Amino acid sequence: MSQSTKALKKRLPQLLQKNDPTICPHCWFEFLPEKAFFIAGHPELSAGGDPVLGNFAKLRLSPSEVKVDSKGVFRDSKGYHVPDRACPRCHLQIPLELLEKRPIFLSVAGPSAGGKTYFLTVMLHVLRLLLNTKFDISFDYSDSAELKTFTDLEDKLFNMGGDKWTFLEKTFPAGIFNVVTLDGVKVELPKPILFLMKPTATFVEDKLTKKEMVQTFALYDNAGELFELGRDLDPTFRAIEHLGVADAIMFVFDPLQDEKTQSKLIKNGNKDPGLLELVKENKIVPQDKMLLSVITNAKRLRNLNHSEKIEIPLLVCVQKFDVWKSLLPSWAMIDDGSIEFFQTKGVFGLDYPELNRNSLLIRAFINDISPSFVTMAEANFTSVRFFSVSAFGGSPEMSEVGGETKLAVRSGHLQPFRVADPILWFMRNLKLIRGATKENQCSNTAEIVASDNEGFIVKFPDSGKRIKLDREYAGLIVRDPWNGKDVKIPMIDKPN
Ligand SMILES: Nc1nc2c(ncn2[C@@H]2O[C@H](COP(=O)(O)OP(=O)(O)OP(=O)(O)O)[C@@H](O)[C@H]2O)c(=O)[nH]1
Ligand SMILES: [Mg+2]
Ligand SMILES: [Zn+2]
Repeated sequence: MSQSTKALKKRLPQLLQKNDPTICPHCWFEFLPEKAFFIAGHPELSAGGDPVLGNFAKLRLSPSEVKVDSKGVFRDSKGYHVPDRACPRCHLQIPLELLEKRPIFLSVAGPSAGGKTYFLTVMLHVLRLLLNTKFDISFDYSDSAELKTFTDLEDKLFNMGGDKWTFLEKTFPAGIFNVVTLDGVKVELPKPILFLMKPTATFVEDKLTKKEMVQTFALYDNAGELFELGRDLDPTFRAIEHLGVADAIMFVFDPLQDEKTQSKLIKNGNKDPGLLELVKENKIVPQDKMLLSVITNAKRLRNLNHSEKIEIPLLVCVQKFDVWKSLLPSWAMIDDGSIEFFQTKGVFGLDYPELNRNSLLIRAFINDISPSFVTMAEANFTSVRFFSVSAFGGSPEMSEVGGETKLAVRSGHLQPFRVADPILWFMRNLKLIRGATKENQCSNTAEIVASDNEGFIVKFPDSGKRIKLDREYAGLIVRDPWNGKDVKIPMIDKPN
């Protein structure tokens, strides 16, 4: 194994190299890239459709049915070029780059009307811009059959022109799925959003080569109803089975669906029309129960027992910050970004220690709403981070769109707040983007009460409160979430 391959294996432990199996983003079947099927080129071959995809689909061909010509081009039995590939199990098309390396999977969960679809659409839009301008990385939609479904959402929010009022539809539980026949049974599979990340021409990084930086991502957005606890698990409806392969789960938490928070905001005179709608509909969702459903499904799909942790990060994205920010204590206010320019090196980096610090403040806010949500999150995932995000940066308005009165925003006028933080934190965690830390001084030090392989329990000096932190917090200066005082977390070496 070469030095650089070794380095990559160490730096990206969950990612696989070429010739290692890849995973289908549609049905999560694991297979060797050479086993990928081809999509027939000559129309006559597809006259009878495809046995898995139905009568109107192009026939899929196994590798043994395809020949390579003298120029190395794959051809079907009628001599037509067959450049497109498909999964050997579900026969759905797979972009070529997914055959190079297993994608990184991201699941998005949370209550209906919690802001998942808006968050995801705006996050991806902002992320692409930030990676391009600050990290010299391009992050583009992969060429797939599902592409248009998602670019349409982005266009509505950002490219309608003329300051038009616009809105995104609710995601329906029985929404748009791919239907395929597996083992003689019709099965519904969710449509992934596929992205290809690769360095641009100006990318400079000493540790990783450009090739190693090429990576695909598969993300899934479902209707909130599918995460309700106790839903019937129909084995032919595989809408949320991505939870079984997810490399991180984003839980979009909506504080506006908590009864106490609703009353506090109304008492403070908050007039967000979305909040008023939720109050009018009496929409209150215990989000700890929803998290329990996510955990139960993720463990079931991974064959984990109830006491084992899911070894991925849980990214709790607390949405609609524009509405609930007034409930944070004044010392807990959060500025608008964590990407810093480092003059000495002349590069941008993600100030992930700042995200870790902010996470503790947002954790305290969620802990007030639902202590059981926090306990459950920390008991079931190896790392948990809390992020304050807002897709809009301000309230939507009730407006006339296409003859209907809808909660709407003006296309191109959104002012997103920290929407990309969760995925940037995750990318830094995988060493896909540069991290950076600022020098800080603090004389107030927390006491380490206990430690284990995962992390340590610290006691804050003034408030006397205890908290369990993972090892990324060692040596950081954080703010005691109970009183706002700066406190240094000691360095820690081995578990005792
Ligand atoms: N104030 C505010 N409202 C938001 C924000 N993002 C979304 N909303 C509102 O939240 C509501 C629900 O947003 P969606 O993104 O459709 O919610 P969802 O979680 O995808 O819901 P389902 O598709 O039903 O699961 C919409 O009416 C939006 O107007 C935000 O950043 N701030
Ligand atoms: Mg939705
Ligand atoms: Zn498949």
